[in-house]
Amino acid sequence: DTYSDKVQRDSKYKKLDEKDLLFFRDILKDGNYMISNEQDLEFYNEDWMRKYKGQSQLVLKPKTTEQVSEIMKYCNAQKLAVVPQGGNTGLVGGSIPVFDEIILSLSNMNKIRSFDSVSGILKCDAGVILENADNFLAENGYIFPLDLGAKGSCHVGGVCATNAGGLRLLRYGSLHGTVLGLEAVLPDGTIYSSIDALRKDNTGYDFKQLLIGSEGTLGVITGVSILCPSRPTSTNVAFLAVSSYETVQKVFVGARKELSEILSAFEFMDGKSQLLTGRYLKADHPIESGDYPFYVLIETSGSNRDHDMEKLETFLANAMEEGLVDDGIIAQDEAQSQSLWSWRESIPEASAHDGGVYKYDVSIPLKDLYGLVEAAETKLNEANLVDIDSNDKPVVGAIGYGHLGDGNLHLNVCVREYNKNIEKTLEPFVYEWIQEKQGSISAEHGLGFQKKNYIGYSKSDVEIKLIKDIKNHYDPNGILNPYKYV
Ligand code: FAD
Ligand code: S2G
Ligand code: ZN
Repeated sequence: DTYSDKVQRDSKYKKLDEKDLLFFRDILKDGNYMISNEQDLEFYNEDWMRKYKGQSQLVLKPKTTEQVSEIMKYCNAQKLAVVPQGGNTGLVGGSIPVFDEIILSLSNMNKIRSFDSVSGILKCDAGVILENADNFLAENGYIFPLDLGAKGSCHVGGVCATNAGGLRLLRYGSLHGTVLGLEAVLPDGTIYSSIDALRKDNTGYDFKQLLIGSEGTLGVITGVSILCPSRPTSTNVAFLAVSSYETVQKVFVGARKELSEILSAFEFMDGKSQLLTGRYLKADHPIESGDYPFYVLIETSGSNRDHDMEKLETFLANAMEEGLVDDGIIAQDEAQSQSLWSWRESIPEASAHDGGVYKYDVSIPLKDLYGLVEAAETKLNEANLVDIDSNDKPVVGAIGYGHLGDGNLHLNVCVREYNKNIEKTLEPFVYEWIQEKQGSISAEHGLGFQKKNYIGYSKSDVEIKLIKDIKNHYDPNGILNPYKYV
């Protein structure tokens, strides 16, 4: 049981009763928008990693912003706790209830509202699945300025709520820059909207910025307006084998210098992550010449295939000449590009494949970044927990990969089962290590439930107080996503 040693249910929150169900049925007009039978609740009560499990008795699936407003007004008055839920792909336990909070799923609010093919401004419901939004944009020659491995399930509203980073932040920047406006329902039912905002609007505090990354604790995002770039017409992918982390950094410096404006992704992976991914994909590794300690995936995106390919080939030749790269391949077609990406994007599934995974999504100054993986591995070995090949050790191994271009490491400790001994070996050790390096304990996945008590390792008391003041101002009854965040 994940929670009992960490938090108790707060008695200030009302328990659901028949009167509440009648009220919600009346608002939603049709029972299809409510789920209360045990079996169907299962999906909504468990997180993607199967690490956290709530006991919500009710999922509400409104179709309009007005219905969300009615629901929030009622829950606020009745002190019923609510967890907003998007695609439920979050990785810090933020998207599922801790106890019996009502789940408010945005999955029925999934319409594209408008698209301006001159400015590239897309307005859509929060519950539009990221991949569907990007497919819609592709038909119009545009691209969603964010991509991540969960694109087939996560929502546009969900990525805003967590301020997701993903695979192309290096190129397209953060959602704090690309989101033009939001529509959201505040805890008291107030409907806030800046959905019609334009690219430049310097008229007062920018409230939407507070909602971006608020992880469902300040408001329920119901609509998003985002500025989308033209879709690159030529994309190239290279997969390189590198002999040390120091050299990975040199390859990164070279890529930025020589590929410059067409560089759209720079991902690194250690050899162990590729070993696990190979087992998971049941496939031979694209670099056939041997097992290397590190790999790098580089993507370029531009508008002139020959020009881009020539730049990439020159860069690769130079890097091999200088001994920075031991081996490497450049995808010759879209299928091979996808296949190379799958050796990076499948790592999360491969990590959890042997049972479960302790994830640490962190920002660390580049020179120290991989040191955390080595430190974790040492810590686990000292506790005699690790053996990547035998079956008698609970920890399969500590792997490291991530968005090097953003200074964002994903340390995944892959385990055969979740247990307190492993957790106590890793926490707060990992967070203390990061604090020492002036890093962030959460680069892109957010705080959720997993990191609620660790924010002090990355934020000052002043900052934490300001965050709490904002939360208490907009949600004085604390009904939105309680027990999490700060
Ligand atoms: P959920 O998981 O449903 O919710 C996440 C949080 O946001 C919760 O706190 C929830 O309460 C809140 N929330 C959701 N929707 C709303 C809303 N409409 N209004 C208010 N609050 C809301 N994340 C990255 O940043 N970068 C990556 O590269 C990345 N890769 C991933 C790869 C895989 C395979 C998986 C499974 C996850 C990955 N993630 C990554 C994590 C996850 O996909 C992101 O956090 C994503 O933004 C979650 O979106 P969601 O719609 O699934 O939200
Ligand atoms: C990624 C996804 C989840 C993980 O792959 O970039 O953000 O495994 C991660 O940490
Ligand atoms: Zn990531």
